[in-house]
Amino acid sequence: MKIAIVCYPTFGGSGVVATELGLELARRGHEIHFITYSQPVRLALLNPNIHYHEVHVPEYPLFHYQPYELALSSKLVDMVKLYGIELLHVHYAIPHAYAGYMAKKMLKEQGIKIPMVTTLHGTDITLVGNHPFYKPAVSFSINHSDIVTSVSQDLKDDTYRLFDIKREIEVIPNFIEIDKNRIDTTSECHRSLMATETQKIVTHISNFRKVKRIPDVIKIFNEIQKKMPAKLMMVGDGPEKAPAEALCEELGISDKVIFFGNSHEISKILCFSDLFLLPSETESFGLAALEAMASGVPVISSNTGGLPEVNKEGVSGYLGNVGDVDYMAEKAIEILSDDAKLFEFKSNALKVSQEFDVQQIVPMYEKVYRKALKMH
Ligand code: GMT
Repeated sequence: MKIAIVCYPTFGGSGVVATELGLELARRGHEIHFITYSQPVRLALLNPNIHYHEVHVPEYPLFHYQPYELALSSKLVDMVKLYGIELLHVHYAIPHAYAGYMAKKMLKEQGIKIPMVTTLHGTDITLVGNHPFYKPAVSFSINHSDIVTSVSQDLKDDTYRLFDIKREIEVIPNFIEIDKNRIDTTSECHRSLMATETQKIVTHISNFRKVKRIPDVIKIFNEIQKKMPAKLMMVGDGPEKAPAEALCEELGISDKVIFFGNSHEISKILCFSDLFLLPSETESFGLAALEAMASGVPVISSNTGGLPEVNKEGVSGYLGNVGDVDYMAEKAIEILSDDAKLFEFKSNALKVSQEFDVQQIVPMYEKVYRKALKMH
């Protein structure tokens, strides 16, 4: 199949999922066209089945806001015609599903019928898309997609609850390439560079937005380090990073916390991590938690959104109520202070992550594509 993938090319989970999906589809012989405003961060390898088309938005001083949706829909029309693309797969409703719909309409006028699959990722539904300014456009785009998928059952339920949706939504969970994620622990995992033999390594990875509850991450770690030698790895960047550094100073733990910024070496950081913290306010899925689990790292998370579908209570980690720092700290200390228990949770985390193996999940998308093509 010749498939156009539209996504955000940044470090966010939706862009990562879309890119990894495109890479796997290309390995399976499909011709993939990424259409976005810059090269997706995880798209390092270009090969004959992978194309990247940049959406350029010319700056025009008259426009207070430059019209990205217009540029994107025009680019979609041009690329579909030039490469004979058969299907659009848009990730994130705003503005991608909206622009995709416009492209479909323009192509139809020219006698070309093309189906559109929309994948909902979370913030497009629960945070941004739910804003009254966007709600009508988001409902419209979802209702006018040929097939809609959501990354968890919880996000599907939220979408029906928050929007006036008159159609079926299929759940296709996010996935992980287990082997790629695992680092050879003997040669490539440089734990000694980060901590001493006795220190436990706790990690958090995110885009440092309010929704991630970064102060809770620091407070949980603060309790851990009172009970045992420990280090905290904070990976990622965003508006909550500077306040987080200030909080570490205030608590007197700055020497135990490393702020990495955005990293392309997530698996190298996860390979020496003992525990992953994700106490988010809401999380449609929690791809970062799954990436940690696939590296054999147990997860302490909140029990919100789709997280219980990924992190299994008492098996791959523990889940507490949003903001319940004491419970999450207690469970973190329980796992970290008993080596046998930590070993068990680490191997359980890896086992649970295998349920989300790329080889099981990507065929679900292929099935959806075949169904969408049959509709036209
Ligand atoms: O919250 C983020 O980290 C970014 C956000 C995004 O829109 O890319 O992630 C959302 O999509 C990811 C991939 O499907 C999910 O794993 C995240 O849970 C989801 N974030 C939220 O729901 C807050």
